[in-house]
Amino acid sequence: MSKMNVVRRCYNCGAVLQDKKKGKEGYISQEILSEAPLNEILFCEKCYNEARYNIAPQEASVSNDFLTMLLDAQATEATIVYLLDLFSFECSFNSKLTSLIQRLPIMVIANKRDLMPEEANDDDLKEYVAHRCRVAGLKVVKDDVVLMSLHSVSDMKDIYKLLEEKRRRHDVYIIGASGSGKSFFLSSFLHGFTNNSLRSIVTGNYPGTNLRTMQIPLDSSSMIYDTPGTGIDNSFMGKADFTLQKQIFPSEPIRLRKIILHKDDSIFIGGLARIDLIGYEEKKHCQINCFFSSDVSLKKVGERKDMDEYFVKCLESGALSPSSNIIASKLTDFDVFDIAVEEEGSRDIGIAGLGWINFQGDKQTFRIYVPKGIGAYASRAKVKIKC
Ligand SMILES: Nc1nc2c(ncn2[C@@H]2O[C@H](COP(=O)(O)OP(=O)(O)OP(=O)(O)O)[C@@H](O)[C@H]2O)c(=O)[nH]1
Ligand SMILES: [Mg+2]
Repeated sequence: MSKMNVVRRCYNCGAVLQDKKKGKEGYISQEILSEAPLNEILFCEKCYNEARYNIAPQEASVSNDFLTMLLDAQATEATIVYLLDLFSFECSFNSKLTSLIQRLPIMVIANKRDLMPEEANDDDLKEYVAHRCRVAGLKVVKDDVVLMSLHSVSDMKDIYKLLEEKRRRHDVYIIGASGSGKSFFLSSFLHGFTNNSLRSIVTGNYPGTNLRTMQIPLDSSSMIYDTPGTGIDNSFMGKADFTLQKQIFPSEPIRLRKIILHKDDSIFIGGLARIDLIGYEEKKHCQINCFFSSDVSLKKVGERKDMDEYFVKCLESGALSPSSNIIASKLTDFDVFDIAVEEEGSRDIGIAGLGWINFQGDKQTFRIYVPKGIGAYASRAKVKIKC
């Protein structure tokens, strides 16, 4: 009887894999091609090299003009008010930006506290934020972090006092990702503020750049700058249109949803992302605490051989809500990351601008599907849930 061989193809571009002609379509080294088990996903060398950048979480982008402005802040020993969005947290960090403000006095405002689930605890949130800032190279301790809900802020007296102490009559730059709440912060801050200097408020380009800033005199020699938001192109909020933004951005505190997973089960997060538990001890189960806007449907799918086809079928039929044809309509529109959990204790896996899951670390391996260019990350828990 004739034998049929499986033809192995690149998972990303679909080219037939070959190990003979380096530099030509579908090339992969002979070692990998011959040794990889049949069920292992393979990439041709070209796609692998391109995709490697996606293995690390995508970093938010920052323009050269913005970095030029921060060089000024550095030279004048200005104070930085760093607005971080607790919901869309990871898009606030960019390594070039943080290296420029490393030595400056920093006040960290962790905003949108009102959207955190009722299980959230202020001390844990502050510690989480401070820890992530330290990972980014900033000297921030828990007590430097101020939690805020700018929608409901009424009294800024304490912030004002703290900032006056920190800035020692130097300039202040309010920075942060687009939509993190900088302008809200500034208007609350200025509420009740009297301009005693003889200078007036100026809106215009920051000197030597194309950055639109608002410059408000704090005294006769110093200013506070409201700066344009840094890029959120690594986040759902940066890619979604207005309708989708309204669905994925919570309008009230996020409600915890619990899902139990066994090995090879999946969660479809709307039609926007997917999390598979691909490695876990047989017969054990794992409680997944999900934190997404209530308009984002979570569909648990038990183990099935045709999981990919099923996901695509659900995407195409519009059964998953919300979804977006512009962001992702077929499997190759997604980046795929495997996260092998080595730590114990309460852990998170998050998707920038969409939400996060929490679980007890127990040597699981998760496979995460996110639309290309969107950051995914693994970290300690933002909100610790006891299972
Ligand atoms: N739920 C909630 N929403 C907030 C809070 N602060 C700001 N927002 C919302 O976040 C959005 C952006 O706020 P802005 O103050 O304009 O943000 P920004 O950082 O100045 O944005 P850019 O100027 O675009 O960089 C607005 O729709 C606000 O309503 C908050 O504490 N809680
Ligand atoms: Mg603004």
